[in-house]
Amino acid sequence: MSIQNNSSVKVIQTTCPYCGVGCGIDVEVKALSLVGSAAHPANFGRLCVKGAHLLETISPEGRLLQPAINGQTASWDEATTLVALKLQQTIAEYGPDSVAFYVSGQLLTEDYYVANKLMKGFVGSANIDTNSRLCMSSAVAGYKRAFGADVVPCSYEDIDQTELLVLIGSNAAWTHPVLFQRMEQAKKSNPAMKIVVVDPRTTASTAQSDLDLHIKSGTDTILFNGLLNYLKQKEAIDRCFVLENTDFADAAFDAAEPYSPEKVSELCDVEYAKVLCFFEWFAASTSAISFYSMGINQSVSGVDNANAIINCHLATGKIGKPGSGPFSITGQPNAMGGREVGGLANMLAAHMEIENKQHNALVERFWSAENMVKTNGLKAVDMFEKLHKGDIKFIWIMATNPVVSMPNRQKIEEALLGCDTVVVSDTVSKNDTLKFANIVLPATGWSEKDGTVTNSERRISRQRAIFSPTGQARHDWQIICDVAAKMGYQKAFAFTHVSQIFAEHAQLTAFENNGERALDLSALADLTKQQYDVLQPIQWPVNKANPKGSSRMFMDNKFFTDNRKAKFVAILPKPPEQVTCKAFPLVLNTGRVRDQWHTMTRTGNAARLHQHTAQAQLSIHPTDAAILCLHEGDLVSLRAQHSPLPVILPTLISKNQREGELFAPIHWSKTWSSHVNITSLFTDANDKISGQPELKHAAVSLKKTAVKAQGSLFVSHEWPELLLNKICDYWVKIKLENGYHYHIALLGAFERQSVAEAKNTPDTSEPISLSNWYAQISAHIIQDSEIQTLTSASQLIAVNIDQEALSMLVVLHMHGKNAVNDVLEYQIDANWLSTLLGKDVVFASDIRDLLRNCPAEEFTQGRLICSCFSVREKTISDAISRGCNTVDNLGKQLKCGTNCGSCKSELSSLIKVTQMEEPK
Ligand SMILES: Nc1nc2c(c(=O)[nH]1)N[C@H]1C(S)=C(S)[C@@H](COP(=O)(O)OP(=O)(O)OC[C@H]3O[C@@H](n4cnc5c(=O)[nH]c(N)nc54)[C@H](O)[C@@H]3O)O[C@H]1N2
Ligand SMILES: Nc1nc2c(c(=O)[nH]1)N[C@H]1C(S)=C(S)[C@@H](COP(=O)(O)OP(=O)(O)OC[C@H]3O[C@@H](n4cnc5c(=O)[nH]c(N)nc54)[C@H](O)[C@@H]3O)O[C@H]1N2
Ligand code: SF4
Ligand SMILES: [Mo]
Repeated sequence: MSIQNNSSVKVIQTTCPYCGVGCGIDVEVKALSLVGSAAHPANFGRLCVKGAHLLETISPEGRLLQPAINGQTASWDEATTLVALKLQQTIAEYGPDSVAFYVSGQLLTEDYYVANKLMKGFVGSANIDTNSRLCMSSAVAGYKRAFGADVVPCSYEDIDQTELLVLIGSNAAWTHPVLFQRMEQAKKSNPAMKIVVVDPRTTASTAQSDLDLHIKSGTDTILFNGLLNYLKQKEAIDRCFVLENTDFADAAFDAAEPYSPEKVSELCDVEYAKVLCFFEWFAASTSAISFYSMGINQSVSGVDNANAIINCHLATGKIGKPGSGPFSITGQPNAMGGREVGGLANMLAAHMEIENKQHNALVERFWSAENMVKTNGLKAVDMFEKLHKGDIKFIWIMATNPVVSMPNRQKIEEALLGCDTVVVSDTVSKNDTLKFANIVLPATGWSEKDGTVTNSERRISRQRAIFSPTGQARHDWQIICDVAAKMGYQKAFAFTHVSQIFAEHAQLTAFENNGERALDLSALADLTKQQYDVLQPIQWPVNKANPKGSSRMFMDNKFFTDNRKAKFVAILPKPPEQVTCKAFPLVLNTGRVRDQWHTMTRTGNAARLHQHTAQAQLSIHPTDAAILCLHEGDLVSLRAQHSPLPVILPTLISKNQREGELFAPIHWSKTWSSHVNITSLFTDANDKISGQPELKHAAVSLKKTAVKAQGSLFVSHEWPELLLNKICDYWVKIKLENGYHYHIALLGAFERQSVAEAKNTPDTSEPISLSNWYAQISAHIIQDSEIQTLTSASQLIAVNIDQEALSMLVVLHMHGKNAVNDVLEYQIDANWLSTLLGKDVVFASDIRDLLRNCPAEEFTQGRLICSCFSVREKTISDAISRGCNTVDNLGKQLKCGTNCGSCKSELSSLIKVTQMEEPK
């Protein structure tokens, strides 16, 4: 890792590569430390725990360093020549629609721009789609139906000014933490402000709320039709606004009419009084923001969900005014930039339409396109369907890990296995998708890349390089331009600096625009390299009328439709597609945890980010757990009708769930565990308009997993998956400061059978003994010195102390009828012992000393809540019991929550819970 050659610069201002809040970051180059940029309008100096620990995720370890062809390292010239050749051959033989790009909202705008230009202008196909299809496509389609363009009306500053903030299907406390803190601050400044949360679960985001609507999963259209109907009945409509600035209001009111508050209460399964309260608040407020995310978008009704919400804003004129508007919050750092350059299969560049003749001709001229595409391409699910059928014979995957994140994993795997050419550009050497690649291309990652991203409020910010590229990694835009040049398109891809790409993109947004297209960067179209380098965060449109950018849209009540009026959409609620039945009776909901990002290729590198949630757990309501005779921590197997392989993970019994609904995090993959790729349980079901998959509502069965023996393996080096699969049926990996912790298990016959099918090895189902199992494991342990073991019939402990440092620890337990209650006398706190890995344990001349030695005080204090200052749950609840009962006071006393603030919502929850539990 070497510092970029501009090391005379002391502080490099860049942007966080995680969520769509788009926080500015100042990196102090010499000290190699970072802080939030005080001047950045997205965060004003704040960072959440992921942003604050970014530098810990940067390491040459695990990076992809060189191109490779069929597993053999290759030069860049060989690799890009082969990619170009394969593209040309496939197009020549089967036509342009036989090739596809599957890209990502984590690419920078400039990377995205050239990928899209190559596909749509030169390959002549629109088969370029992106993981934003899984993320924002319903929100995009909702805006387009209502406003005629993909325009987010609001700014973050509207949050400071609103009277009513409705969070719908968003767990912003964990997923957009800096913005959530801004919401908390807004409420503090204006205690009259109300926060309503609409989510089937109780989440960290409900900590500050005034009202929680734990609706039945998939019933949002009913709730918002009910609100629209209520507004009409109570004459809370802004008649002037509706009459002058909108169309089709009556059709929407008619469709909403059946949804009385009583009906909503019944169908959404929420108390009548709560429904009424929400409706009254919305009707009475003069401003309101509906802040929505994946609970709304990832549904077969995703677009209808969005329009049901937008209808209520149009009906009350709560749009284009301070503190008002429908505000879809983007997930990825550059989902917006991708939308701007047209990185989806049904969009052209600069917010134009492929199948609009005028737009198409305009872009064709601007690009001097040699093979301009004329029709829309395949959306992600359909793209992989065609790949599966063999109609697509070449795919180039960039900056996304679809084997883990797309629904229906088995089909995605089969599709990639059967595809002639799979090219993968990634930053890491190992993820579940790379296993299927014929050609692997190493890309530069955050801290090496240079370019722009656009955040949720249309604000363009620069990402700047801090380090030189690792190994031979190259920028994504360079790789794409090289391939384009080798296909014969040198002229159109002759970019030598990223600023030239940005300028071309900006010029296209301005080209023959005449105020008809919202996305207009004309004031940035002539940026020089120097100006680009010092570009400050700015919100589009940036044009003659708004040279300093635009914070709020639609202030003139003019929209981007034919007659400049916004459109109501009549909503007819429909149920989810993955419906439960007798065999698959439970609803599975999925989402994020606080400290992990997606498939963990980056956050997984920081041991500290494993402490809040060390492994995936399945949340289940206590009533369901009781019916199924489950205890906390029991391993359970989840199955779906289409998916023969079980997902296996431990339970977390919690009243935060509705009965009949389960929740599991999305982050773990086959790189991190043997059985925890949750998205494999979802089918291809997707929204008919947006194509966004239904990723919040699968139908599953649940069974307690028969476990013969279970244990923990603490080792200083990572063990290859092949080896782990040899020594156990089930494993999960957790990164520690000085090594790895593996939870391992041997499963009962039924599970083993399905595992064996997958592994193609026979299930011997022999009764096991711990010493046999240990013998198998220890055969793979490098014996630095003598290993000491303690055994009983039901427990085995083995420790290796090498040169006074703990280098290995194995703890195995017997389960089931073979187990006897003869657990060794030691109270083993495996989490504490794991922190000793690689450390001096001179006090322990023998294994007994080590086990007898008490865990450090902190480990008796429960779950880690504040990652920045390592403050644990019990310490906090003790302080609350002693009267320290505000988040601010906890911060003063224990420091928790005073750095990044990501844990503040959990502190509020702990205050609520501890006070409830205390005798009055
Ligand atoms: N820590 C962290 N932060 C992230 C990410 C990450 O991986 N980790 N990823 C980023 C990305 S790309 C994205 S897209 C965002 C996602 O941000 P969010 O959308 O906030 O996150 P999720 O946890 O996916 O889902 C939000 C909520 O939707 C609820 N939900 C499920 N079904 C329904 C329903 O039918 N109706 C309603 N109203 N709610 C429902 C879930 O219970 C869940 O609490 O997060 C971004 N930020
Ligand atoms: N069940 C279920 N499934 C879901 C979701 C859900 O809520 N539930 N959420 C969906 C959503 S909203 C999203 S956004 C997706 C996310 O899913 P993915 O996009 O598949 O997840 P990531 O782990 O972010 O994958 C990014 C990959 O790009 C690599 N990478 C990082 N930076 C760069 C770069 O600059 N260049 C290149 N070439 N590679 C890079 C990383 O190493 C990683 O392998 O998951 C979706 N899947
Ligand atoms: S809220 Fe956190 S993850 Fe999102 S951009 Fe800011 S620092 Fe990064
Ligand atoms: Mo996302």
